[in-house]
Amino acid sequence: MAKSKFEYVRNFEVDDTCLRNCYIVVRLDGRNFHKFSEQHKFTKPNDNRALGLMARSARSVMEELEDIIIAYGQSDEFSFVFKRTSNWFKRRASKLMTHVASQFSSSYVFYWKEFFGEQPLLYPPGFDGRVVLYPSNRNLKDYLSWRQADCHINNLYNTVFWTLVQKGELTTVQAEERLKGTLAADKNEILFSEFDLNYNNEAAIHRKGTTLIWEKHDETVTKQIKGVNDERKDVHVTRSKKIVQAYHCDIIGEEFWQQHSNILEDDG
Ligand code: DGT
Ligand code: MG
Ligand code: MG
Ligand code: MG
Ligand code: MG
Repeated sequence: MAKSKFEYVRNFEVDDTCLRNCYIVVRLDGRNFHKFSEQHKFTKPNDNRALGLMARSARSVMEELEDIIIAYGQSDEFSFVFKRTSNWFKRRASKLMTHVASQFSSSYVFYWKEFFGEQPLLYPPGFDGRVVLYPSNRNLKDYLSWRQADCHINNLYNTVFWTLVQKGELTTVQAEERLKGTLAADKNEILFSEFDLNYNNEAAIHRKGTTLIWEKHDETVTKQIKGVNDERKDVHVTRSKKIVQAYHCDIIGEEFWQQHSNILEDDG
């Protein structure tokens, strides 16, 4: 078929193929969730409904898209890691990123009611996305460690801040003033000596965020088969199924990676 004279506009498209052998990370972040969380009355410092909805949406991304080996989320963000040998959409960054962002956003709206019940969604939320490539396992682990360290720093601050306000009856301005220049040890000490709270006993999901990985899971189903003389017989069939499993554990140390050594491929 003859090409139309308009065909040349295709050449304006730029190549955005992700470098081979690299892990492709897509990180999403809620747009203006400062306002979104206020308007939807998220509890402070952490809202378990909101965190549950984020994780549910991330699971949908893993189940519906190809080649995602691990995802990590906290606050209004989630990072998705594609396996380094993935050739999904010919590794085109814009395709991968927009599929992740749109699948996540539509899931966030789709599953809203499961987590927020009758509380209405007041307007359509949005998520920005970015793509980052990591060439080595060390780089990828350090990326995920960076996000989990961020979760820890913010959650420790927010936990002390809102404890000072909610239990210590400080104003938000006073609480901010009180925490200026304090180190992690000082914050732990405020919680412990003034409020009898051990930060390490706070919920793991808040301290460590949520890590999603694929795990094999044995599923036994009962099937009816026809035996001799057409009599029906129940048989149990066990099959192995891959499911998305959530963890709220440390992923900075080596232990997690040793226990789940199938997630990353060798650098070799
Ligand atoms: P952005 O990302 O530049 O469009 O702007 P924001 O406002 O989304 O800023 P970001 O992503 O740095 O911070 C996340 C906001 O979401 C932050 O204001 C706290 C809020 N947020 C996230 N999770 C929770 C939660 O569980 N409870 C409450 N109260 N707020 C939350
Ligand atoms: Mg931001
Ligand atoms: Mg945000
Ligand atoms: Mg954020
Ligand atoms: Mg199409």
